[in-house]
Amino acid sequence: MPHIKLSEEVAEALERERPLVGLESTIFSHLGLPSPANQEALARATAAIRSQGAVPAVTAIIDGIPRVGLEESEQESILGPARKTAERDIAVAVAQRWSVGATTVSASLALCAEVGIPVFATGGIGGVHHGSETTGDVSSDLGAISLHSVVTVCAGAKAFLDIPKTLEVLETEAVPVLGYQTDEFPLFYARSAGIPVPARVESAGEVAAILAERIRWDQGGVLLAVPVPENAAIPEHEIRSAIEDALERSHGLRGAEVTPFVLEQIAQITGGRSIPANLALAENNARVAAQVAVEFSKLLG
Ligand code: PSU
Ligand code: MN
Repeated sequence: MPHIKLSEEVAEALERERPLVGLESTIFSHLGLPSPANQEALARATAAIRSQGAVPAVTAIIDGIPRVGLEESEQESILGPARKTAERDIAVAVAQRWSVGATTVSASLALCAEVGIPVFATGGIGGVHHGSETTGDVSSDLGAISLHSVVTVCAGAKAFLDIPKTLEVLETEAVPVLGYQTDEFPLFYARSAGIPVPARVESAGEVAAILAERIRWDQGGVLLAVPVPENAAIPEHEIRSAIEDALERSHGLRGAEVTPFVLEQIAQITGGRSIPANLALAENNARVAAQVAVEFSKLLG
């Protein structure tokens, strides 16, 4: 794979067919979480993956080179300022030699699929924004989840999106959406939002079997939604009103400015509780993803 640089550990794990879990880098950069929470999130997510016997593979673009797996000494480079890199940006980032491109879900899935990593963990996926009828703002994450044969483990979509519309687009894109031990699609910071999930699964083994079936049919990816752990969750009514207020304050902002601003406002309104919730769910998703990767490698073995 000459166009992608693998870390030593990831190269060896791929060679030996050990379970691997991909991670994006946008959430760990200043675009996703404030410092030092971003560093803690990365440390906890990678430790959770290792605790299940799997190998973490952080994706990024560094000095114009697509990377899957970063050496310990390189991890710091994604924690600072970075350019947001979606799937369509990979080619631009390489040709223009961007110094640090922080991969979003879509770019990360493209890299995982290219090297053969079947499971990927994130916090929340991108989706359909409120007002998309006029702005057309629908994340390329949805198309990437549909296209690449990888399981994406998330705690829902970015909290301030139009969740019912996001689920409609996933249906249109023929993506199986699975609730992990839940009947509802979780609301990122809250465990439920009263929106039924199309299918419920109870175990990592079931998810692995569904991925195997998708691959057999050459049908692309799977979305697994895992509710935020109970002890870090924010009650639904509270987070809904925080999101409403934050969106109100963001009027006039467009495009890339919106997410960091709204997340910062949500943190303020919740008295900082949205940050530990975000860390807990990222860690939990990484752990469940690793369990799926372990089960999937048993199916292959
Ligand atoms: N969810 C969050 N914060 C984020 C993201 C998701 O709570 O920063 C990032 C992820 O990397 C996701 C990306 O893939 O935002 C989607 O961006 P867009 O909506 O511009 O496609
Ligand atoms: Mn967008």
